[in-house]
Formats: sequence, C-alpha cells, structure tokens
Amino acid sequence: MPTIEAEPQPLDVDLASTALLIIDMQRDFIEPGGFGETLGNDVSLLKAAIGPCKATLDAARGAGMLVVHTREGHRPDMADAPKAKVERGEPSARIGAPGPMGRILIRGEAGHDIIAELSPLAGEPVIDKPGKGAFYQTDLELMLKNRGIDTLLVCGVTTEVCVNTTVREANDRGYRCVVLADCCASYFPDFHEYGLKMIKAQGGIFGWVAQSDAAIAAMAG
Ligand code: C5J
Repeated sequence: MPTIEAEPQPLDVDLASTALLIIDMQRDFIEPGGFGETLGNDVSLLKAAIGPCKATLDAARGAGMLVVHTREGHRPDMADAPKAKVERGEPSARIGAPGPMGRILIRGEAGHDIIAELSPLAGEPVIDKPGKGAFYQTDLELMLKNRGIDTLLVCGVTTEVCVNTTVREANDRGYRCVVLADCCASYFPDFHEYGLKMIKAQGGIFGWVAQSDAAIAAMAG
C-alpha cells in the first residue's frame, strides 16, 4: 500500500478507497470579473494552485481513482440562496447580479464553470453545492459511501473557506482527509498558511497536509 509523506505523520493509502476531491476551481473565484473579485480580492493569488491541481488530477486519472469536482453556486431563481449570504458585498455585485461572466455565482453561467485547465471528464461527478461545505445539501456522502471511499485527497479554493469547511465536515463523518497544500490557495496568504496549520495541528485534528509531489508519488507507486 503506498504511503503519502504528510504532516503530522505519513499516511498509508489504499488508492481503491481514496478519492481526489477538487473544490470550487471555478472561473467565479479564479478569473477577473467573478465573485471573488467583486468581493474586493486579488484573484491572481489563486493561480498558483492550478498547475499542481492539474498534475494531481492527471495522476489520479492515471491511477484510475475516483475524481469528484465541486462548484459553489445557486439556482437561477436563487431559491437555495440564503438571504444572509446574498446580502453581503456591494449591492451591484452580489450573488445573482450581472457580471462579465454572467450572473455572479449562478449555475449555468460562464463564471460558475470549472476553469478549462481542470475541466471534468465525462463520468467524473460534479457536485453543485449551495454552501461552503461540500457535504451540506448535496449527495457527496452517498456517492463516497457507495464507492467505498474512506480517504480524500483535497485540493481547491479557498483554503480557509470551502476547503476547510469541507474537511471539517468530512472529518466528522469519518473520512481521512489529506489536504494538498500547493493545490490550495487563498486571497489571503496568511489565511492559507493558518488554514493548513489548523488541519494538521494537535496530531492532525482535522486531517493531514502534504505537497502534491508526495501524493503524485504515492499514486504512481
Ligand atoms: C468562498 C470558496 N471563498 N469556494 N468560496 O466564498 O471558498
């Protein structure tokens, strides 16, 4: 069984029961004109995660692993968007408002798409989630259970928001999560750093943290 060099300690992984989970690598967060930028963020800071994510995705596909993608967003009628979430930010640039990539954070709009570099292949599940956590109001847990998955390699954006929320949800459900540090990014570099520290502290209270190279080596081996 391959071992991933990780912190706080190396972890043995059975690839047949391990999935790659790629969180919200969407145009709305990563490209100018989307939700991330309307909130006042420098979206260029997220670009560093794209190359490592792509290399990890290629390795997972090569190893025949389950790959699951998520997208944060809402129905066009916004019936699934809580008022408290919609009310944040400048009124002209809130969720549902028109932007250069279509309505902000709305399913079916260009901004909601996963970036071209990480486009899902046919057969790879895409989970549309209304919240920050990928387990909230989705069928992710059922899918993982039906596939016998007990370990998740987690990539995506942003580290301290949707990645951390999902890892905490997964940890409480009994999944072993290995967060791939260079496959994640934040608009706030210090939040990225501390988001990862929070996961691996206290003996790995929420999970493990590794670099993509270590995961790729385990997938290849
Ligand atoms: C945010 C996310 N940051 N995918 N969403 O609002 O992390």
